Amino acid sequence: MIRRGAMVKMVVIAALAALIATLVAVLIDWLPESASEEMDRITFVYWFATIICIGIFSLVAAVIVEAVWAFRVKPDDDTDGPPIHGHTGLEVAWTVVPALLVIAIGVVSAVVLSKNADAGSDPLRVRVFAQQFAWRFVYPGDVRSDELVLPVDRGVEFELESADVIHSLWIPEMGQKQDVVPGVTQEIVITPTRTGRFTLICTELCGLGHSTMRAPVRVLEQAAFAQWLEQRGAEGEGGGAGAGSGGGGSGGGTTTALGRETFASAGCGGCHAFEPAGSDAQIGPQLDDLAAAAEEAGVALPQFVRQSIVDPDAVITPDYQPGVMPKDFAESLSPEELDALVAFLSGEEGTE
Ligand code: HEC
Ligand SMILES: [Cu+2]
Repeated sequence: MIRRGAMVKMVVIAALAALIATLVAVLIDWLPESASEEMDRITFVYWFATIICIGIFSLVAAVIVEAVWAFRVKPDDDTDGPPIHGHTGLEVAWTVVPALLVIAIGVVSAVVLSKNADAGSDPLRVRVFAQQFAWRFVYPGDVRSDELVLPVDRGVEFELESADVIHSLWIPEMGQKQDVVPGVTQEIVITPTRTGRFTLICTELCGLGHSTMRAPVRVLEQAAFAQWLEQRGAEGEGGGAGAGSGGGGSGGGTTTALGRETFASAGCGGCHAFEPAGSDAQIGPQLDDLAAAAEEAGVALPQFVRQSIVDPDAVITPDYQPGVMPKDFAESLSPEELDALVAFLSGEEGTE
C-alpha cells in the first residue's frame, strides 16, 4: 500500500528525529553523578524509559511529517476528502505494543523500588528529625549530630520523623527522596558508593525558612566513620556534663559552645540575624539588640529571651507576625540546650 518513496522518506525523518532526541538526552547532564547504589538503579530506570520514548517519538514524528506533507490539501480543493475505513492490523499494533512497553517500564520500576527498599543484612540505623528549618541526626548509642556522616558501601536505614509540618529528605547524588510526615515514622534506605561531601535538601515547601533547610553530608571510609562515631559519642557525653556544671560558673566555655550549636541545629539561624552565630537571615527580627527589647518589655534579659523562645506569641516584636516562629522549642530542646541558648543570646558567657 505505502509507496516505496514515502517509506524511504519516513525512515530518514525517523533517523533524524532519533538523532536529535538522543543528542538532547546525552549531551545535557540531566542527572548528578551517582553516589549511591539506589541512584544507580534510578538512573537505569530513567535511561530505560528514555530509550523507549526516543523510539516512539521518532516513529510518531516520521508518520506525522510525512502525512502532513503527502496528504496536504491541493489549492481549490473544497471536498471533504475520501471516506477511509480504519486499519485493523495497525490499530491492534498501536494498542498492544504501547501496552507491552508500559508494562515493561512498570515491571522494571517495581523491581528497582523493591531493591531500593532493601538495606542488606547489616544496615546502619540513623534517626532523622526534621523541624522548621533544621535537620538533626541520631546514631546508635544516642550519638547526635547536625551533620549527616555516613560510611561508604554500607546500607543505611533512615527513620524519619517531623516535629511540625511535612518536610522531604533528598540528597540529589543519592537519588532517594522521602516525605517526612508529622505523626508517622517514614523509612528510606541509602547505600553510599563513594566518599565525599554532599548536601541534604528539604524538597517540601515547609515555611518561610524552607530554602535554608539544608544539612551537610559527608561520606567516609568505614574505618574513618567508626572513628568519627566513637569520638562524637565521647564528645556528646562531655558536652552534657559541661552544660550541667555551667550553672556553677566553671563550664562557661562549654555552655557557649552548646548555645552556639543549638542556635544552629534548632534552625534559629534560618530566620534570625545574630552576629555571634554569624547568621544574617531576615525572616525574624535580628537578635543583636535583645537588651533593648527586654527593657521595653520591662523584663530581665534572660527571662525575656527564655519567654521569647518557649512562648513566641506572648510578646510579638513590632512589625512582625505571630505564628511564624515555631512554638515547640520547649519540647524539642533539652533543658540544657535551652539554658545554653538563653545564655548565648543574653551574651552572658561572652563577658565571663
Ligand atoms: C520560622 C522562623 C523562625 C525561627 C526558626 C525562629 N524564630 Fe525567633 N522569631 C521569629 C519571628 C517572626 C519573631 C517575631 C515575632 C514574635 O515575636 O514572635 C521571632 C522572635 C524571636 C525573639 C524575640 C525578639 C525580639 O526582638 O523581641 C527571640 C529572642 C527569638 N525569636 C529567638 C529565637 C531562637 C533562639 C530560635 C531558635 C531556637 C528562633 N527564634 C527560631 C521567627 C523565627
Ligand atoms: Cu522543610
